Amino acid sequence: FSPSKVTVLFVLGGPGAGKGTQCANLVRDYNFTHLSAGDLLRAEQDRPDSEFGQLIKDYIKDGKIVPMEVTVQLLENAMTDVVKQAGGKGKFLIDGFPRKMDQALKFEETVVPSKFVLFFDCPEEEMQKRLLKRGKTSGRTDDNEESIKKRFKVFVDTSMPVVDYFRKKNQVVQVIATKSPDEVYKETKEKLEQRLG
Ligand code: UP5
Ligand code: MG
Repeated sequence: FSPSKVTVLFVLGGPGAGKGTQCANLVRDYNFTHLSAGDLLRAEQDRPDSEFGQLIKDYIKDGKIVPMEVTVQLLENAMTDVVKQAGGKGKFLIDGFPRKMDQALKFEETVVPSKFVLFFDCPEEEMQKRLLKRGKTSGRTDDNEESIKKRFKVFVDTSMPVVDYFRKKNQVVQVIATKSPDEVYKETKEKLEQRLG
């Protein structure tokens, strides 16, 4: 894709930081297309003739990062569909990706460079509370204490380096994600509008 026609913002933050919740607000107000890498992987996992179903299932339960070829391909396919429909243009929130350096480099090299990263910063204690609460009804195989612990470790060890990489390039818009969803959204809008100009 050409960056003059296709805009990508990466949306990062720990498990339960509120990425999905805030993306839904941004879609409503700014006409973005929201693509959650986790949602795409879960859909692929449930597709009957997927060759990656079992692999994805195992990785997600353990909070491990699915080999990037699978995820990058799913994202690229989804983006292609949207861009085709929209006459060559697109404005995407890519949620929960890239969460490992190799994915970041691969995507920016082979798909399109991102404009910047929207980073939701939230303490583990708060994220754990949210995920355990959601786990009562979500049916997500990784919303339990054991998987959450693994997800947090992978986030710190593997995904924070991605945020730091973009921070060094001055491409991170950071929002404190501890407060209520409405308050977090207010800060998100302010910072986003500043950055988008
Ligand atoms: N909630 C939200 N905001 C709140 C607020 N301000 N105050 C109080 N409650 C708030 O929110 C989580 C919960 O908190 C909800 O119940 C919400 O109502 C409440 P949500 O908006 O869903 O947060 P989000 O950050 O999107 O949390 P999510 O659990 O989706 O984050 P993860 O990053 O862990 O999950 P994701 O789906 O992105 O990835 C899952 C797994 O897929 C990964 O662990 C990995 O195994 C795999 N994966 C890959 O392998 N590669 C990838 O590239 C991406 C994923
Ligand atoms: Mg999410």
